[in-house]
Amino acid sequence: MLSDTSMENLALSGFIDSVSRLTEPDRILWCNGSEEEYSDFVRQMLNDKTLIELNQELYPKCYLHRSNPNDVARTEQLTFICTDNEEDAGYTNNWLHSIEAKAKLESLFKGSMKGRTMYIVPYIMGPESSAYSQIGIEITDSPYVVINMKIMTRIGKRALSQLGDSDVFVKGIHSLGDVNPDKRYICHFPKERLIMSIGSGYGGNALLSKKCHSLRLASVAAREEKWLAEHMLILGLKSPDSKVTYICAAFPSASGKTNLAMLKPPMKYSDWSVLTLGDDISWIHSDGENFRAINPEAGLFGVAPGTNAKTNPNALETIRKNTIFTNVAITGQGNPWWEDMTDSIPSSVIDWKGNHWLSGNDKAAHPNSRFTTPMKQMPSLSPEWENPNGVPISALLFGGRRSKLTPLVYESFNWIHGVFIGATMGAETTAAAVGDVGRLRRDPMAMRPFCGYNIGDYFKHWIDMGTRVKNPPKIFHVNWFRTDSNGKFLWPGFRENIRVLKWINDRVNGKGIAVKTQIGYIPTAESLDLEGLNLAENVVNDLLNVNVKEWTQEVDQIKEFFNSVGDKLPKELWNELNKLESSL
Ligand code: OXD
Ligand code: MN
Repeated sequence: MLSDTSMENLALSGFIDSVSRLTEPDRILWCNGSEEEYSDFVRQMLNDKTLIELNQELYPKCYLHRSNPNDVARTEQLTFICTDNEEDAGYTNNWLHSIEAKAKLESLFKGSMKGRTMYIVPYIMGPESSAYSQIGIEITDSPYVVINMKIMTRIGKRALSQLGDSDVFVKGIHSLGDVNPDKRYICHFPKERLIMSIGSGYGGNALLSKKCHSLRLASVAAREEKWLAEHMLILGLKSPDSKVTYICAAFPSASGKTNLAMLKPPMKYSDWSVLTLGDDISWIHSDGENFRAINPEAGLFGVAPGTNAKTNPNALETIRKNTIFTNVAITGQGNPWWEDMTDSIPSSVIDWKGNHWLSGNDKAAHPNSRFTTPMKQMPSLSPEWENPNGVPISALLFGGRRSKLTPLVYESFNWIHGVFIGATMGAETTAAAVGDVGRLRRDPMAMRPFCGYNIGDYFKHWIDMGTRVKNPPKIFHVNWFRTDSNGKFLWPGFRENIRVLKWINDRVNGKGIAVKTQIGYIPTAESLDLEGLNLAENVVNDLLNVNVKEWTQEVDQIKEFFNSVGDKLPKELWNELNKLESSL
């Protein structure tokens, strides 16, 4: 049944018709986004056991979903940018010719929804009625996707009314297929604003609004329209004088963006607060004076393991209601649980696969288990989070994930040098994507898996964006992940990261002492507030040190990376590398 609005929209009804002819569903259901509809989905999924009710007294309206064990993370090796020329996809993407990809995907989608219902999910990315927001239509045969989309985006009637009769919307086609890793494809067709994803129900592969729309396709549009679509959190840092400084920060997947975005300062800093606007994606536009960022999403799809009262008390509070947990363990009382969530191990734990768990065996919760929870129930929510004009950004942070080399924090010399720092970010891989964990790879701007076009062109676009704004944000690099020779973290991290934010805030406001080094401005030990941390002097030195030998090796590795990017690597970045090399 078509809704009135969509009947008038020929582009939309044409899209729906063509997908239903291809996939041959038994039924078609338009999602209106209401609470009743959500409850109906939940009831149906409880009945067919794709959802499990958690302890409703302690976790009202919270449910657990267990995914197919072969389908628990993003599959970068099966993710493609589909264009006519391979060069458009570039070094960091898998590429398929758009015509071949279309033919291949159409054969996989043929009849894939037989016996199933096809759900049509209209959604808005960005605050309703913001000039920066975008409409998408995701067609899916997965109820799990629908209920997650309801939390993660603004779905239903409001999206259709915002769309009106326009033909400008992102088209997403998703089917679980037979959840077969050999027939799993996540394909992006930027020219047609089209995403086709089959064979996976996992968040980043299946919630097409997230990585596929808001990063891969949006990054292509952003280049054409001169803005930035980034893998960045947005936070407001409120200082004791009530001034709020807005910061965007890019970290590789599963490296603490959610924790930083929701940071609850420790007692010593109770007169500071962090106000959350987003934990994963920023759309950044220039208003001429400043960059202004909005968060296109309306929910968090956070990594559960590692979330506890010490690392992220705000998240623990947020996920106490209306939350979908995926692949966590449950306790005998029916509470969600994961390693490190509590000081002691609860009794009778059932692991993420549904088996009785014995401590000492494999992990109880999958390392990439997740919670999907609405932004608006966060204790740290910023009152500006839905400002249609976004918030003005004073600092951009690039967060590498490196056990060696990069100091705790340093500031770039200028915009282009900042782009160089982002472009050369190194990261040890995590469980958010299938593959080895802990292997070092270049993850420029934390966008390696998400930039929808040639990374060389992307760097050039970043350089150009610096000239489009009167007050470009200052750029910093942070690294919470340095370890000593025994593999122990040197920096306490988590809530103590407020100390680093405070130094950044000082720098942005023309204060804060720093020394100029070969790699950028580094705080002096005195200018960072380290009081009460009891860090040994050699630890502080290690955290703030530039090791020339290690940096010289790094320069060689960056050269290799730049060569792999090829001709499109902007000469400005080669210049920065040469300057670094000679200063070392
Ligand atoms: C995510 C990711 O899920 O980056 O946010 O993988
Ligand atoms: Mn992410």
